[in-house]
Amino acid sequence: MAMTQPAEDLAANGAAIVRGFLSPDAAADLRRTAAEVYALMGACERFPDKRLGENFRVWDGVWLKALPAFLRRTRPDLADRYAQSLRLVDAQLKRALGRQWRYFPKRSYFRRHVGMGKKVAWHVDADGATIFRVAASSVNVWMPLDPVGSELPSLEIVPRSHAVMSRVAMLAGNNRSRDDAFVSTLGATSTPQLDVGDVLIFDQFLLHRTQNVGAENAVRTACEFRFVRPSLPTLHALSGWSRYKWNALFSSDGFFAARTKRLLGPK
Ligand SMILES: O=C(O)CCC(=O)C(=O)O
Ligand SMILES: [Fe+2]
Repeated sequence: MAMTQPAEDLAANGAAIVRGFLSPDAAADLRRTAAEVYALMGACERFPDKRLGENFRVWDGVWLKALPAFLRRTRPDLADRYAQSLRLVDAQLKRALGRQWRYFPKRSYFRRHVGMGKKVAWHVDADGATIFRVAASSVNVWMPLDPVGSELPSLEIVPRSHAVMSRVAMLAGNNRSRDDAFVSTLGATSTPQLDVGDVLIFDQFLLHRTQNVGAENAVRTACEFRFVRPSLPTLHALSGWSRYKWNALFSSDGFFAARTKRLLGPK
């Protein structure tokens, strides 16, 4: 059974904080694993997967879709530990929001900020990561691997902005960020303080940016685990489609009935 509070917060505010989403031990394991992944990838000269290498070089991101295969080849022990952490995250997310949510590795990453050089401006993930094309409902299970909100940057969010933003036209150009003037029309912002093990789960239409704090040499690593939920219209369409096919084949005036009639009936 799902916990009701996170789902309610997510629907009402576009965001939910779940404290202790991972236990201190489990969170520490994931933190260590991520640190080893960064060390391994930092020392790697040629990546077998092009996109894994590109994301890493361009923005210090680790593309989680390609990570398991890369680890399997280079560090099977780390592959096992990463898989174990992921199983826990998946189980906890299903506990928090329900069993219909599916992990979506194609749009999931580790992200490491050094200083504020690569801080991310106001945006919704539906624009930046173009998730709206692949799923009607998508959330980011954002898990910092360092305590954030005072010395290290958390995310600054605009609670409830998801309602408006889901009806605003998406951005398609190179710049997918929104300016301060636009954001200020949508209400006050808030910045969750999170410990290691806590998560901020937020809707793909919620406005957010990197909190504007942090010393120049400060390092903050976070996980962006994205989960999607098959949309009701899609399931509905699918069931409509399968009923149509079923009828076309098996009903009394369908394909097989007509064939049987042809075979058995009078010439
Ligand atoms: O890590 C950050 O500061 C920004 C992350 C972000 O925009 C996201 O996870 O969707
Ligand atoms: Fe984002």
